[in-house]
Amino acid sequence: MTISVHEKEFFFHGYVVQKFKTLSMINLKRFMEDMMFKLPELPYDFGDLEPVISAEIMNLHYSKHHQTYVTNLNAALEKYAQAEKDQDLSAMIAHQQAIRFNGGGHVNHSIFWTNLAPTSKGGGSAPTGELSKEIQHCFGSFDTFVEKFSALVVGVQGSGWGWLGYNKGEKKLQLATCANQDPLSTQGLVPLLGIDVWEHAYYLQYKNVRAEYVKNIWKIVAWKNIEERYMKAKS
Ligand code: MN3
Repeated sequence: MTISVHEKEFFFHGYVVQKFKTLSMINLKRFMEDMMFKLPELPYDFGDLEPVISAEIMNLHYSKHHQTYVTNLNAALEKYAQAEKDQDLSAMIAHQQAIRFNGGGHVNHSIFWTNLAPTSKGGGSAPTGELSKEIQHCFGSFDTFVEKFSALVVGVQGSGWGWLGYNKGEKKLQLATCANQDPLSTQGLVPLLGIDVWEHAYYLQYKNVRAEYVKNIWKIVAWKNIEERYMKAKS
């Protein structure tokens, strides 16, 4: 996106900034960067989830795949803003698909990274407290929950996600699957724990055996993070 400094106003992500001549070029650059979505910091190193997820997968998944969703999301939002400025409704609708896909990819992966932790930092330790009770209440036992969730996520056709979500209306935990990068919010649920079953998440290590990847991922699930999400969703 090129912006002439001589323009009196410009439009960016739906924000109109008037009289931006008063902004120095440094501030303008900072403003534009603030408006863009960014790759969140990974809360551990690429190799920290080994042997469950290899450093090579983590590096590619985070630095290439997630980064691409972020880059394409920002590009789509920019195009959408321009179409909106031009009052071009057909173009606006056309850009919505890219926003949904790449925006969903950004939302989903941002949650996914925090849902995992190295075993040295609590990964794989069973849930405690209210979440633990609610899992027992909704699924019978923690083992039954893991069994049901695993079967559901292994069975996702093509690329997608499996989720443990919170249903605010019915005040209960719920399992769901989403195709492609659709975020769980499209099903009216608050995301708590997501498992990415796109092949890029496991193929280099597990080849076609998705079930083995799903079986192992429980060893690095950060239940503390999921408990925090649960308590927030409930409040
Ligand atoms: Mn992924």
